[in-house]
Amino acid sequence: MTRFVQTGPSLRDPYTADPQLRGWLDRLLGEDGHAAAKERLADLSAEVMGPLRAAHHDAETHPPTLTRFDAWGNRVERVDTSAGWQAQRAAAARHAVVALPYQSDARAAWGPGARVVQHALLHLWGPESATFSCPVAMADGAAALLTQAGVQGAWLAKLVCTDPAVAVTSGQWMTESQGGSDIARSTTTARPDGRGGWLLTGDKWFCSAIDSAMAVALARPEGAGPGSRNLVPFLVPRYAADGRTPAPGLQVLRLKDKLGTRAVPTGEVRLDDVAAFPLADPGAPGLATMMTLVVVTRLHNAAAAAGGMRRGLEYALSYAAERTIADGRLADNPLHRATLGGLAVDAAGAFALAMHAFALLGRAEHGDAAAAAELRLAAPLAKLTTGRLAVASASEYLECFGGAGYVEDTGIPRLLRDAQVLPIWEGTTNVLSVDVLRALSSGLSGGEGAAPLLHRLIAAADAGAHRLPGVADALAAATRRLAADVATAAADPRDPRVVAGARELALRLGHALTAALLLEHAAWAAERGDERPALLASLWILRRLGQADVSADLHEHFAQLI
Ligand code: UCC
Repeated sequence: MTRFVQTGPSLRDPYTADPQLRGWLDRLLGEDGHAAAKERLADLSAEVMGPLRAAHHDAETHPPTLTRFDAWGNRVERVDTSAGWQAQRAAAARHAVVALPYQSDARAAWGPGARVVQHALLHLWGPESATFSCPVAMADGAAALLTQAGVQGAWLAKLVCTDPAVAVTSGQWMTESQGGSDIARSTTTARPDGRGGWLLTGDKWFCSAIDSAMAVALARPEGAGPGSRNLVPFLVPRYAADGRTPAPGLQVLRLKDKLGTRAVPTGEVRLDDVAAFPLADPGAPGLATMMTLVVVTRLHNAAAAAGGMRRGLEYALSYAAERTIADGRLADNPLHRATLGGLAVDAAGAFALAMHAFALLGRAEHGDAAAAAELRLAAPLAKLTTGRLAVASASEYLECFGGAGYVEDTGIPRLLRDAQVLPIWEGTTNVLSVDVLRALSSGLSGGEGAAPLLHRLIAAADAGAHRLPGVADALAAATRRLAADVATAAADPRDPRVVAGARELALRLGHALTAALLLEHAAWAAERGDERPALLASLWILRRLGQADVSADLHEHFAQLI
């Protein structure tokens, strides 16, 4: 008897096989700027295809462990991680996925565009990183915070180092069990040690990458008032001087048994007079300073969503090309093509949002006040919109594999488990939606938080009116409705009716921003004879803003969408 064995999915080179990534790099960096980044992108891509995929698999199949005591009862608090996790750590340093925007030669080569190149690196590497992208995100956030706070020195140098033997990552210790997202209820306190330093005491409930060498922890200095605004970020060295044993007073109580991101050691931490250094004036409200870090990690979250969606699509496409059904290849079946086409449009939308947010961050860090004002709203929109898209897409990717998508050792179920964290950590969709209300009503532009976004939507609809009239009309109509709803929300963001509608409004804003970004790119590409981005923009707008059934178009134009 001949036994049928299905060929599993394979991975094309993620850099060369991603026309959207390359097109956006050409536009945002200029062709010369993109050419200057090509070697590093190609190098990383080649590594992802080989050793990093193997390291990813190793880390996923050998989750971390915590040993609290040795055989004799000595407290050791040792977190062991796999060889794969260590390989990802080294690769992250070597490929400068944290360091790049802080390197003087990168800033000289690309200026604010160094953040664009960084996003391209994350897009290629993140999905096969065993979620080492998490400590990378927090290390980048910590580096941004230290840079902004003017805290130079050894810690910053190590966070942005490309030598794997020296580079470190950071944790982000905000969450406490009684408060969750509501960090105003934090009970961790900070008191002076009498020698110029500070001591932190309290329990932190969700501390990812607990093997990191440092963490940024929120604590309430003695005498500070209540509420979240009076919390202050502190740098906590995680280990004692030997670099191995926990810092005096620090205990890792247990590791979390999580639905996904299983390679990431996430712990509960107890601090009992642990030495720390303030990263903001301990005598003044410090939450706003902490948000520098949080904005960066939220952007990494969007990058993880977009990267994961593109990689899931790649695997589903590969499988459809191999799999035979009654009437031929799965990839030729009209209904499956429409399904994959819809996923391609969503992946393109998520990528556009994440890339836009990184581009704004780069400009804001280079002193561009208009970019900073736009980022205040774009950051939560990018995080919450891509998080929801990633979960919906991951569920479809599993379905594209039929029963094999539900079987652990295909590696496919992990896509859904790992996507589900994206709308949760760094703020849930609802928490981010309330942040959107805050940004609309008190943005950096003085109560005009939505102005930059609305201008962008109107300009994109106007510019598209000539080439894509029906599509541009749909965006213009959506913009008019949004402008009215935004004005209502900004007038009284605490009105229960406004709060109840915050999620719906935020998602509509996120979808409209994506539409504008895709249209802007389409106009640029059309001038160069590339109509593919216009097709993606049209289908996104008709589906997401016009609620149209575009299944037949998705099937017909399938080859141009992927
Ligand atoms: O989950 C975590 C670790 C996971 C691992 C990370 C991996 C990343 C991965 C990626 C790739 C794979 S860490 C914990 C996550 N937790 C959160 O993100 C917190 C969620 N909660 C929020 O975001 C809330 O919106 C709060 C806590 C930031 C604020 O809520 P409140 O307490 O209701 O805030 P208020 O009272 O409205 O604002 C308090 C102050 C105000 O300043 P003042 O009083 O001076 O006007 C606000 O203007 O905080 C200011 N503020 C902000 N400033 C509030 N939000 C912001 C903001 N977004 N930007 C600037």
